[in-house]
Amino acid sequence: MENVLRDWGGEFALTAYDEPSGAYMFIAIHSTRLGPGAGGTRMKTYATPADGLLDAMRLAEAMTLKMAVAGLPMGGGKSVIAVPGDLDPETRRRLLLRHAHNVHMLGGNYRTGPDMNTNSADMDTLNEVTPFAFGRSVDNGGSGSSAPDTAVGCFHGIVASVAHAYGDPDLTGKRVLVQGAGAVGAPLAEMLVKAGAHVIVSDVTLERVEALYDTLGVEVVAPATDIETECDVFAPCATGGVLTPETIPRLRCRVVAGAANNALSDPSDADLLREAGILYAPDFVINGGGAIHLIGYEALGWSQEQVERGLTGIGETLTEIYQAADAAGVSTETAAERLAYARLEAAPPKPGAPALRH
Ligand code: PPY
Repeated sequence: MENVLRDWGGEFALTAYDEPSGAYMFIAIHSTRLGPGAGGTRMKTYATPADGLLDAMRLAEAMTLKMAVAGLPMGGGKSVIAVPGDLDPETRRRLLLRHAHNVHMLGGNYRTGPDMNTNSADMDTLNEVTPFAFGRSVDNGGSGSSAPDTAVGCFHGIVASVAHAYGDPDLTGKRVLVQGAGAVGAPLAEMLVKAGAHVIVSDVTLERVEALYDTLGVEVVAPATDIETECDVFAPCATGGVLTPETIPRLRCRVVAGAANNALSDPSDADLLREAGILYAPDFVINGGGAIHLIGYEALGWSQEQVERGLTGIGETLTEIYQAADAAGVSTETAAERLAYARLEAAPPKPGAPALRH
């Protein structure tokens, strides 16, 4: 716990224990330099409560960088509800209401939204207690799921990455492996098929890949071997931490460009990818589409056209990052972090807030 807190340069993390369910609840606010800390609420089972807290803190830091490179007037935060296992609907609802109460106590300095295992209906539940939840259902005055726009942003990022790696943005015949056929992976696979790519899909849940096999005719590989499947683009769209010193040598792709948060087990993994000749699209850049959707529609009052412009911008930002990385001889992760911190440092510091650490 001490190590976790010492290694993190964020503002603070709140912790709570929910006695009836045995769940641990965390809200991490990494930075409010550019605006209220914003980021989704993740519900997940962890090996230990400390792992849940660490996840919230790391994900909050990624949100700070994501907002900065996307040019959104928000800081970085994230919540984790570390649940002991499957919850009955009543317990789940009660936990969400308690989380909403915690969020509300921060008075708008933290704003949440959907994340892994939470959805628009859950944001409607939070909204019974607090207005500080993005991504409510459309019927309830929200902008609905941000997952389809996350996929659109990721698609633009893949096109920009292929253009940089191959000198041509055309996806026709390119083999793209989408790891995870969930709310982001499934619409991404569809866009890739429409663009002429040869799409390969893996998912731990068989029904999900079967559905895509039936509707799109994608190739299916087992999750156990997806990472070593020969392809042009590997697109991790499931859990984080799939790129490690152990898995990177097994990759047989030219580009890694997917929507999963915290795809690298450590930022230094980006150097391993660079040394292996693999172009890496930094996750906090290529997966910014969800934030652009939620903040654009709900905080900035953007039109659909403005949101679409923001999503296209993800490809342009990646191209700039690739050029900057090549020019400076650094990893794309380092180049992207430099861009983010330049934007953060250009904003005036908040009185009393800790200095940015990177
Ligand atoms: C993410 O992009 O990972 C998010 O958590 C999206 C988000 C952005 C802003 C508020 C809530 C959720």
